[in-house]
Amino acid sequence: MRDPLETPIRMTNKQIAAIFYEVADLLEIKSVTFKPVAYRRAAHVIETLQEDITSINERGKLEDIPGVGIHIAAKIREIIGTGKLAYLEKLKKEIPKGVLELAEIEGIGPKKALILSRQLGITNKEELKEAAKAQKIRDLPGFGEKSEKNILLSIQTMKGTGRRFLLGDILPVAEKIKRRLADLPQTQQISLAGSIRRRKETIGDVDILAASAEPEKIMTEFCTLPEIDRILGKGPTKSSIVLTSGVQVDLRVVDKDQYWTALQYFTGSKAHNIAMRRRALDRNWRLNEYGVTDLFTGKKLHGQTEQDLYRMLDLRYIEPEMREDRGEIEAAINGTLPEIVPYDAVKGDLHVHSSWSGGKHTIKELAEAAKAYGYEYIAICDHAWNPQTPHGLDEGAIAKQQKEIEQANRDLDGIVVLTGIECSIDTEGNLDIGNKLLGDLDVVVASVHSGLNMPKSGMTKRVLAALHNDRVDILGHPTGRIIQQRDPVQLDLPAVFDAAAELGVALEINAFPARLDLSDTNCKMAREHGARFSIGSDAHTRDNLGFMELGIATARRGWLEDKDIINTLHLQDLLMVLES
Ligand code: DGT
Ligand code: CA
Ligand code: CA
Ligand code: ZN
Repeated sequence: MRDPLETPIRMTNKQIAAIFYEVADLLEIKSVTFKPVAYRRAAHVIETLQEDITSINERGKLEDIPGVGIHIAAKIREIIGTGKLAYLEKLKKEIPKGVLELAEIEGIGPKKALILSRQLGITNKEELKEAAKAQKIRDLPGFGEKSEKNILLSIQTMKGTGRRFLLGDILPVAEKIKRRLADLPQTQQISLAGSIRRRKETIGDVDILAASAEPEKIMTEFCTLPEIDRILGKGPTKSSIVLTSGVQVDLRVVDKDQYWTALQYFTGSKAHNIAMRRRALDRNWRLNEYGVTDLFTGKKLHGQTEQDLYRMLDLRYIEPEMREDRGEIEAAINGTLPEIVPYDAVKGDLHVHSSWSGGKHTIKELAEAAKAYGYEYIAICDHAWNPQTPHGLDEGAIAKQQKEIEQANRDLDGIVVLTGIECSIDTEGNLDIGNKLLGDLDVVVASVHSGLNMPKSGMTKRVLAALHNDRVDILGHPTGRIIQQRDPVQLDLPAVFDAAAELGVALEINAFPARLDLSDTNCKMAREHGARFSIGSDAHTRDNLGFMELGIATARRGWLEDKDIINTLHLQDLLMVLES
């Protein structure tokens, strides 16, 4: 218990807004009309205020805030004075425990959750499952046999315990399943949704959304896919399966006229959706997967695409990769949303290993594959030799490889092979190849490969020293992390990003599925420091060149534009950047 004489904790605008949002949610559960909208609007205004609300209160100007009337002003004063709101505490007591948890289950929502709790005393998922199995739910008001089945399906198909999969491992399978379902004549529209559509680096489960007037055929096809291990649940409009790889795939089928809002909803992220929903509520609209409803007239607003929805909310269209509530909505309002790099903007791969240092394919084979991707150039960056990298190239081998690349360029049309190397940065920050030879190569990638446990100051010094070497063009996989296997090295990232920006060294986005290094959030931060980037597949085989897509996805999630990325440049412009 806090001493009542103690001065109360100074509440932030965000904390006060959070209290009002909670009040709104609880009122909604109680089916109170209009009040939730008022509380949400006030919460939203408070959250976005420039000035500290306690100082506004000290000036006696709370009522001047739009959306804040006498009643809400009194509540704000109470919160500022006591750190809490009695009204909220009272609401919490009225709503039984577990209702919020039930409301989260797909297809239930706050109203049904309250009925389940009041009438059957259900407070958790397990009790709900038992009740559904015992057919106790179908007779409740507002329920029925169909919704009882749906509830059971929702519980059975809830995502398992937290195992996540690499985007690069799952995306090709997911695309394949999508294409197969898209080929059915019953499928009117189809898209990946959820985290896989946002191209998050790891995926909890795969979400697919389709529009159809005849969902049965699509469900049957889905539940008989060759990749299936087991079916978790099969319903008329939603089914969940587990593939032999262990990943769960959810398919939902909706009516054509709900597809636009359903796609937006099921793409997420949840945090982005909550912000979108609030923005709709500011206009007195309810936004959910079923559509947009005007709360005063009860009428549905019409639209066809996600673009329509963003336009309705006076926002520029936000690409799925940016929907993480990391400031994209604010940027879409104030016109600072970046024009993120399109998937077809990359003109070449700047990090490819050949059979010269442990890769599978010859330079010529790689170049031909790169040409098939539509690239203008490809840089062969095999490992340099050092005692830890015995398969790497020494100076003699590099000279021989240069000859082979010259020959390849004479033999090949429509693609240029650049000479390059991936050097290791030793613990002192030195490279394993002399500067004279590095000067002959088009692309020099420098990477930390060993001594990964150095303390932050030493590691930062080491990397900064490499950046200061004017032969270095690209800092390879800058943090060394391996997703789910190895933490990033200890590095003063702002210092590294500033130095890279100043010295004109590009930061690599290594597109290898388990690396994706720099990560999305680090890209965003580095861009704010003015750094430039290079996306490289780190391919060790011809097929690995396809990883580029994952690197571009990471760049897009990091808000990068074409101009931030050196390998969106045509060859001549790229060579100028590399030479400077
Ligand atoms: P994951 O599967 O963990 O990698 O992440 P997501 O984002 O795919 O999440 P998932 O599969 O649970 O749900 C798919 C989308 O459905 C999610 O991105 C947003 C939407 N969604 C799910 N639950 C809620 C919710 O409670 N509220 C809102 N607003 N949206 C939700
Ligand atoms: Ca998912
Ligand atoms: Ca899911
Ligand atoms: Zn490397």
